[in-house]
Amino acid sequence: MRITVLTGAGISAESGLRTFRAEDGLWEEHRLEDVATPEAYARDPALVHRFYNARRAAAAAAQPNAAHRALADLARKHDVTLVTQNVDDLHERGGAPYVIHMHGRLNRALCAACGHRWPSPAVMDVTTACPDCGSRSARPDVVWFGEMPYDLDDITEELERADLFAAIGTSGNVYPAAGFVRMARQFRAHCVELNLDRSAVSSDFQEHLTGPATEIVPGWVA
Ligand code: BJW
Repeated sequence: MRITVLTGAGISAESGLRTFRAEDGLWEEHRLEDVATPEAYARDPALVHRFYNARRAAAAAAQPNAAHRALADLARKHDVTLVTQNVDDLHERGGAPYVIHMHGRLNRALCAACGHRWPSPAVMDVTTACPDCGSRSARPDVVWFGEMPYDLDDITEELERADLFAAIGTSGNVYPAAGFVRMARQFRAHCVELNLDRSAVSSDFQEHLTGPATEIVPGWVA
């Protein structure tokens, strides 16, 4: 059986990382237009760097939880493609052998001038230079609104082949990820949603498991 799993911020919530759209979420404190668009970075790169420096520090201090570890077990035993929208590395630190980071990674830097990618320093600012071309155009290697998510061809291929599609801890508000369930259904996968609450695309799933990820994911995997 081929399984494709999509995860979102909810899977890292119990590791202490804030989600985006909760009442105490990141978008309550920051306007997404100010920190998560290419226009915001062009307008005020120092503010964008401060936002991601704090997120990078929080992610480095966080530990993988039982849900990350359960998915890693599943991936070691079965034919699983793990796709995450998360920019933290908790799946990898929880033991997952391979992870597609469709919205990029906090621990990578991207040169806005030449496209070179390299491991990010813990703190970046407007003076951080690209080791390849020397330009002071280093940005976090994350996918902002209006930018193309990574590895979409590979993800589509996996959705075509999947017998089972699971979405864990994602609100279904951001496309194209929110549309994966419809694609998987079209390709005849059984689709299950694991979430604390209903998402914007809940009605597209055939099965729902409701509760905190650290409880329902290990139970689902077992
Ligand atoms: C728990 C829990 C617990 C909590 N246990 N659960 C239609 C089609 C295509 C595109 C668009 C479209 N309409 C609009 C667009 C454009 C836009 C978009 O989607 N806008 C919407 C606002 C409508 N999309 C884009 O711009 C994307 N690019 C693009 O579309 O390119 C062109 C294209 C077209 C067609 C096909 C292909 C491409 C890029 C989107 C980039 C998003 N970037 C961000 C920031 C990344 C860097 C960073 O981390 O800062 O990604 S925004 C933010 O949202 C982040 C997340 O990955 C993403 C999703 O959030 P997520 O993970 O769902 O978190 P929350 O907070 O929303 O939800 C948490 C969930 O967890 C909730 O459901 C809780 O209940 C649950 N939960 N605790 C279990 N303990």
